[in-house]
Amino acid sequence: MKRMNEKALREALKLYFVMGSANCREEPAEVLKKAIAGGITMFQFREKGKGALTGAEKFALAEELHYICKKAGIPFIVDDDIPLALALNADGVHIGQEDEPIERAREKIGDRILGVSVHRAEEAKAAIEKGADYFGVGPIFPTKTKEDARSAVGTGLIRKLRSEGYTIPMVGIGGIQPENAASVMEAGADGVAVISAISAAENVVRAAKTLKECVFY
Ligand code: TPS
Repeated sequence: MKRMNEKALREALKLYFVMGSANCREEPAEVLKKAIAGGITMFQFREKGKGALTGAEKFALAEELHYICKKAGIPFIVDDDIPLALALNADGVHIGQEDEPIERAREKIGDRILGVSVHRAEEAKAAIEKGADYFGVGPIFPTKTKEDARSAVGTGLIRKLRSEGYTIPMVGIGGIQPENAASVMEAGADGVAVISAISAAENVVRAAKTLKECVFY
C-alpha cells in the first residue's frame, strides 16, 4: 500500500509549484506561504542553480519549507536529494533521467512518491517498470529557469503518451504560464508544474490563483 493512492496523487499534481531560493524575489518561506494561499496543491523543493544553498543551509531551508507544507496539508517532494528526503521524512522525491537510477531511487524511498522527468516517449516504459509514480513531462515550452534544460517538446509529447495508452499521472513542466496552461491540460496532463510563473511573479498569490483557474475548470 502506497502512502498516497493514485487518485489523490492526480489531484495533488493539479498545480505543482517547484522552487528553491535561487528562484525567489523574496524569502522562500514567504513565497511558499503566498503560493499556498493562492492554491498550489503540491510543492517540490528544488535547491539548484546559481547561488543555491548546500549542506546545513540547504537542510535548514528544506526543514522550514517542509514544516509550512505539512501545516497546510500540501505534499512536499524533494528534487534529486534522497538523503534529504529521508532525513525530513518527505512525501516523495523527483529525479531526472541523469540523476539516481530510477530503480535505486525506488528501493531507497520505499512507498514515498517517486516522480521522474520524461523528455521522450522512449523513456516512459522503463520509468514505469522501474517504479515511477508520476511523470514530469517537458520542457513543454522554452524555459530559462533550468540551465541544462533540453529543447522544448511541445504539448505533443503528452498527447502521444496518452494515445499510446499511458494512464500514469503526468504533469507538464517548462515555460508554463497562465496563457498556455490550458493547452497542457487539454493535451491530457493531470496538472501543470511551474517555477517562474509563480516564484518570479510580482504578486505570488494572484499568480497562483490565476494558474489554478486554468487547471480546475
Ligand atoms: C515535476 N524540469 C524540467 S523543466 C524545468 C525543470 C525544473 C524548469 C521549469 O521552470 N518535472 C518535475 N520536476 C522537475 N524538477 C522537472 C520536471 C525538471 P519554469 O516553470 O520557470 O519554466
